[in-house]
Amino acid sequence: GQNPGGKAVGPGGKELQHCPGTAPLLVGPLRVEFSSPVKEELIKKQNPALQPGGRFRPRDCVAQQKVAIIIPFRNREEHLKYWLNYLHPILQRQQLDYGVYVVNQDGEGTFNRAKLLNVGYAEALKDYDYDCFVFSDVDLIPMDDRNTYRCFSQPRHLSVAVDKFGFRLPYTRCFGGVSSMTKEQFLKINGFPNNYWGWGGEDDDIFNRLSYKGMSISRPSVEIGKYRMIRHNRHKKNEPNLERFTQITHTLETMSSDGISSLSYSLVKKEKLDLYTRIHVDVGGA
Ligand code: UDH
Repeated sequence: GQNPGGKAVGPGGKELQHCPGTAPLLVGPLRVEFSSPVKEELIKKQNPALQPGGRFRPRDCVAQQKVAIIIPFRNREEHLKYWLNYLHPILQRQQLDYGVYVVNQDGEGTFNRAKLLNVGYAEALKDYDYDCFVFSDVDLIPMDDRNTYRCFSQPRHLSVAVDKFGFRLPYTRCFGGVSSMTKEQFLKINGFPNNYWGWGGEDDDIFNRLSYKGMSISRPSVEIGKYRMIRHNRHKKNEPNLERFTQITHTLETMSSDGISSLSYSLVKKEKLDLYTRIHVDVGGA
């Protein structure tokens, strides 16, 4: 808990120390498979330390970072259950002070991943003084808990070795899947573009933004950065964005006006569920 004087105190009133740089609870490589669906009740039972809204902070030490994990979402409940089942135990072993935000695009319009991530950033900051943001697709599960869901001195790409791509980086400038940025890094690039409707391109635009602002990408090793992707077909209303090839050639001109500074949306509902905070949003449509 936090006492009025500001110093964090643990059970018994002892002053808490910062958590160590490397969490002592990590186990390394993990078995990840998607053969049997998981029940939400069981996930709750297995994660009794979670607070409403899918929040957690270590009991015995003060976490080094306050991390909001943002998931763009529509109509993938089965994937989400696998994600929660695998990630909550990992994130707790990593001794993070974290909250999980699932940003649901309401309505039937074309999907807009990057705008949903902007919404998640803005809405998470209304809840807590997060200093780090992890952006994760719902279908990506890390295979090693040493791949810490935190921020680094440079923006980080975490999903470097996904099974679907033969456990290797598909291309050097790849920044899709799972990434992390401090609040400062995110604001430096004016957040993410709001006008990539449909599949693809937004991650390359984000990479462009980072490189135009002189940042580089940090990554875990291929060994630690292994992921499994839950198999699925392309969803309707997320067809490839045919304008993406043209759009990503204009990042330099568009990034200062299009981003977190120009974000507009209507919040439909924000629910603090047991395992995560669910944000329902109308992002408009192209
Ligand atoms: N997402 C949803 N619902 C959707 C579309 C996207 O939740 O209808 C989210 C979800 O977090 C997903 C992410 O946006 O992980 C990225 O979208 P995606 O999974 O469609 O993109 P990905 O590159 O797959 O993972 C593209 C389709 C692959 C078809 C392969 C057929 N063999």
